[in-house]
Amino acid sequence: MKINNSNINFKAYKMSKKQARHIDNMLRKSSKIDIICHESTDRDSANSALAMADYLEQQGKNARIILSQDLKSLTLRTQNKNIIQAKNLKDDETPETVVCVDFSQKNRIAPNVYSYIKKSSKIIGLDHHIGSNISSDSVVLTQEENNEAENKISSFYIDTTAKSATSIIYRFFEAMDKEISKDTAYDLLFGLISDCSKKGLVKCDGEKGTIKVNKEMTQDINAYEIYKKLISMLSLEEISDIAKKIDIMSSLSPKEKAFSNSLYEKLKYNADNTIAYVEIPPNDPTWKELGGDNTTTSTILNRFRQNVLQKYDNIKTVFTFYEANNTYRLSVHSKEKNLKQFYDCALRNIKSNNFSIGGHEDRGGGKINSTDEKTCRNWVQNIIFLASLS
Ligand SMILES: [Mn+2]
Repeated sequence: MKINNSNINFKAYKMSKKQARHIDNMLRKSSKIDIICHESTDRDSANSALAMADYLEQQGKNARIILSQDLKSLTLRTQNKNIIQAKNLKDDETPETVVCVDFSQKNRIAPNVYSYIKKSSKIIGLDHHIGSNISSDSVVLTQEENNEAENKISSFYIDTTAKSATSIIYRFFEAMDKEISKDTAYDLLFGLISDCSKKGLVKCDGEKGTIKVNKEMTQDINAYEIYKKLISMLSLEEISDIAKKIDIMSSLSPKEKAFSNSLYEKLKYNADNTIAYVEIPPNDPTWKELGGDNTTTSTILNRFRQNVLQKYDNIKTVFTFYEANNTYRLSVHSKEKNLKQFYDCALRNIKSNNFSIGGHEDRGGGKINSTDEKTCRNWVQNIIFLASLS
């Protein structure tokens, strides 16, 4: 395939050897390492954890994965790891070294996990989201800053130009000259395709077992280079296995399908019809029946937001609101890729410890610690109002 280089406005960030060694030295000095995934753990976070756990186990380390998601729904390559649910983390436990994968904001994890992380003096992070408040001295690479952070070294490494956390793990292994096994290639690709599919950069066809990459993806050197390398390491069978797992939409149950279709009837709009949103109120019986927030329902909502943006020219931003883990959440997709402005505006205007928001320029999430119907309804109105301003 020919790659058009004309639209590339940033270079592919490779992790510097100095940076990778800094993290690796910390890991080598540790014997017990907790790899922590964000709340509502997705396949990018879980597969990042899996790849790191393999890497550490090969060095004789005791690695444990802490996540919060129905393990079965993540359909990982293997569950043959020391995995615990975040809610089962004991208050009296003290970590030695923690590795945060796919998050750098404390609002992306449950309060008990945050307290646990803060008990460690060795906090490592590998992330691709905007903003961080878990570690004060993170290295943050962004497109705008022209990779100025390249010479800074930190145990918390964030590259917001990376399309997945597994891409950053790949860059870490690459900088360490570590040979990537077939199993790890599978895990890293699974995470990359999962996040790219959420952005509409790839289309997976479960029936045909194919992964199709769009133009934007081929123009993103960073993502595309990693994608091609990982694909080349796997068999057609393994690739089609990933395609099948990602293509949740083609294997929905009748109830899930009906729910997915019903979302279009529930669409509401802001005053100038540039923002569309769907409110699934707290305690919604259908949402509960489908298992609440899980890999399938979040894929349904994600695909719905992408479809609405594609279908209506006038709609620039799409929100979905729903209950998850005793909080009320929003997930958002934006065509204009300027959500940072909105996150900042919302954080300035909604001054509450119970509120948090963040993510990427083109998609993100937020939550309030309430499932009270009236509070949630008011919050939705407030969010839509603030999004209209920014
Ligand atoms: Mn991710």
